[in-house]
Amino acid sequence: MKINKFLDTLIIGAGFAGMYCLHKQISDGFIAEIYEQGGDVGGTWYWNRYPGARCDIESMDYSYSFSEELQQEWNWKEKYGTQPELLNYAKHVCEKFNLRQKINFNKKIIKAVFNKKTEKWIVSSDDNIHIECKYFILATGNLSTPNTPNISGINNFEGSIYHTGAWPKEMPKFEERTVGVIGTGSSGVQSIPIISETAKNVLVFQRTPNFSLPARHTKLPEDKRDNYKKNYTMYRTLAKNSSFGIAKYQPPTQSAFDVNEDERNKIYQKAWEEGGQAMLFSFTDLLTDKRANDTAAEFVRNKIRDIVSDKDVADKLCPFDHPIGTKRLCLDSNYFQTYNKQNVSLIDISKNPISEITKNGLLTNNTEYKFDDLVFATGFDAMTGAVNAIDIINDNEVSLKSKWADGPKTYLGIMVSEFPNLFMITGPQSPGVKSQMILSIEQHVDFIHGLILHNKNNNFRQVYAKSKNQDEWVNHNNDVAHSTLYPLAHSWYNGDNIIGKKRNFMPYVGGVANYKKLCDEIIKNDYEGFEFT
Ligand code: N01
Repeated sequence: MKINKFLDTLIIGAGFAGMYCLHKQISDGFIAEIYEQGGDVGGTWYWNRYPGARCDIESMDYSYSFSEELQQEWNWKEKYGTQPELLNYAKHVCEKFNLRQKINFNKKIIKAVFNKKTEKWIVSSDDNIHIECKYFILATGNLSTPNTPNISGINNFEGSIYHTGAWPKEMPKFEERTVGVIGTGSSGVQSIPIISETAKNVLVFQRTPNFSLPARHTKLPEDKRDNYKKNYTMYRTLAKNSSFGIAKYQPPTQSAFDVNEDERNKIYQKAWEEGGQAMLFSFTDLLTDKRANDTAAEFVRNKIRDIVSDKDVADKLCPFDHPIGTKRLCLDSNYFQTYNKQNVSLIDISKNPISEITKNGLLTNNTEYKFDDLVFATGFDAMTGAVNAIDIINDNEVSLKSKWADGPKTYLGIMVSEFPNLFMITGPQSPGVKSQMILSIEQHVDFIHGLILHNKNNNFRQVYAKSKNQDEWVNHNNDVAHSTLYPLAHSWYNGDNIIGKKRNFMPYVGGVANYKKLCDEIIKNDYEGFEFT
């Protein structure tokens, strides 16, 4: 095989993880490059261009902290960053740190094999470029492999089909058109109100209702932004010491039953008015005690009943199948209000699932629905999808995919035993998706970079996770998850949304502060659990 390029480090993905990782690597003199299947930087924010796409974490938090100059010079305009604003931010970072010339765009990596003799990875793209590298880093994202359900007849549909997670660059026009939307997770909840502003009619096909809280989105007032900037050190420190990685969400101190019902509802009401995820941080036991959780869930269901004028529709929109917060909470701008509009219909497909897509719409068990365009807001093969899409083979000719057949197993969500010099940024069993992502990304990249420097400075050739420590970490991850209500939900956290995927609770829910403390201890103990050869 002809090798086209020799690198110290190959990183897949030019989202926030890949870019920061590349910056660290080249700053320390490594010959490093990114391979990215998209046409520009941005990752999630490159692909998710659907109407209404914006972050569910406030911009002043959801941003890099590694460069004081960057965090002072960038002026967020909105409380929650819109997709275009986040994409511009990613491009700004790319230019500021001179990353672009080290990024290979429109390149899809499909295979990586560890060569026993050279102790290097040979990484191959779908257009037959082969790159040899010592360190191979997956910055492939957790929600980057769109899931389009395999419904028969899909090719017969005569209108346009869109997926929220792979939205076209040019915004489709829905004027005078009836649009069918399948899916009511975060992507559906954000896009349905905006699509309904221009479409003639919107038919929403809902299999399971979701909890959604008001985002209370606004323009970001300049004085608030300036105050945050002045005190960034304090806010970033508070964030690092919290469970979710957001300064204002500090651990609650009282149980839902330490107060009476009136008081409890006042606290929920305050959080509802504040917007965002505040409600989940009201009491210590909302995610561990079903009775406590029920009090918050019922509060939100009552809000839905108040907002939606048609009682039948309101009932269909009220979730009962999972404790609130055990699926990623949606944040919305007028989602439930949208069902009061004449041009929006909710179709409950929980009992009559979609049986076929036809040329003019779709069929459920008992009815035909007609529409001009179809939007899949059906989510992602989360956390493992993008990793398993690459055929990664170790020196014993074992594939990572086969190792993960019963679910992912990692040490800290960073390395997999028997796969030397292969790293994941915010991989399964890390707090990544259960935190402010960029904070976790920075912490992971710093940790991985430390491992690589340790390997290099000591003239080691390989670093890998020890199986014993990996097993212990996987068990710990499960123990923590099962001490909460999370496993009760049918969710992408558990892999439930992908047919045939083995059920495993994948994120680490012990909190970012605890996780970082653990990682720091591991470093202090000479990278305990890692083997260097
Ligand atoms: O995907 P989802 P998403 N027939 O998996 C339905 C992040 N995100 O793209 O619940 C009918 O949550 C499915 O129904 P059910 C965020 O972390 C963040 O919305 O399986 N319906 C569900 O309603 C989020 O959690 C932001 O019964 C089918 C929906 O499709 C994650 O991405 C914005 C179906 C999928 O919901 C994923 O969100 C957007 C079928 N065959 C996303 N298959 C922000 O930052 C699936 N569904 C704000």
